[in-house]
Amino acid sequence: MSQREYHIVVLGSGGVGKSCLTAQFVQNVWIESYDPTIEDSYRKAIEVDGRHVILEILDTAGTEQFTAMRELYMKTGQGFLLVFSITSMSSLYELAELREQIRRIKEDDRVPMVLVGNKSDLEEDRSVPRPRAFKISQDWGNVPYYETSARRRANVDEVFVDLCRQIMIKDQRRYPHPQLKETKRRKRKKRVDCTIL
Ligand SMILES: Nc1nc2c(ncn2[C@@H]2O[C@H](COP(=O)(O)OP(=O)(O)OP(=O)(O)O)[C@@H](O)[C@H]2O)c(=O)[nH]1
Ligand SMILES: [Mg+2]
Repeated sequence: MSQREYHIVVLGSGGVGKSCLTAQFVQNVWIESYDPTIEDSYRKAIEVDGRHVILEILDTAGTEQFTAMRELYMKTGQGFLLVFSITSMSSLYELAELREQIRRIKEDDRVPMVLVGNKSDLEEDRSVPRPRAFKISQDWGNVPYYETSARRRANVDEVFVDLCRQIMIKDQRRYPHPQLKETKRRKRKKRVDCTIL
């Protein structure tokens, strides 16, 4: 079977750490400086549950002036990392609108998504209590919630792999693996045989 390519979009307010998370995941590097993104894309090959996949990752702009491209990447994206900073309550609240927009554009209530509270190393500056963010993730239909630190590279791989797994499950439902299809067919045939007997 050909190698699958999945489109992931990293979304959230300006300065929450989208580019740093992406850079840690793709290149294993930590970026201390802040350089607001317009739009960057990366490719990374990974193996998840024995399957080789290529992730095409779109790192988006948090700043309002660049939001014109949003609708387009929401259409092409198959999975979304919704990132806020645990040091900013407004960055969490701003994700609600993005999530609504994704659901509306994709006309799907169960789009693969992960809620990410970044900057977990700044515990002393925390203004989003963990239960508050967790409750929101539950209200969004049990969206997985992770706290990450791009600085310490904590939970970085986990959020991308979780999202990839969600996309894979959806993809398998749409295009079942040939072997699985075969098994189903055989099972069906057996049942027919039984009826004849
Ligand atoms: N302490 C700490 N700082 C972080 C972390 N992640 C990012 N930062 C810092 O936060 C600033 C902004 O990070 P970026 O990754 O550029 O933020 P962004 O979300 O991509 O911002 P935009 O591109 O403007 O949307 C940088 O100075 C980073 O060094 C983290 O996990 N911990
Ligand atoms: Mg950025």
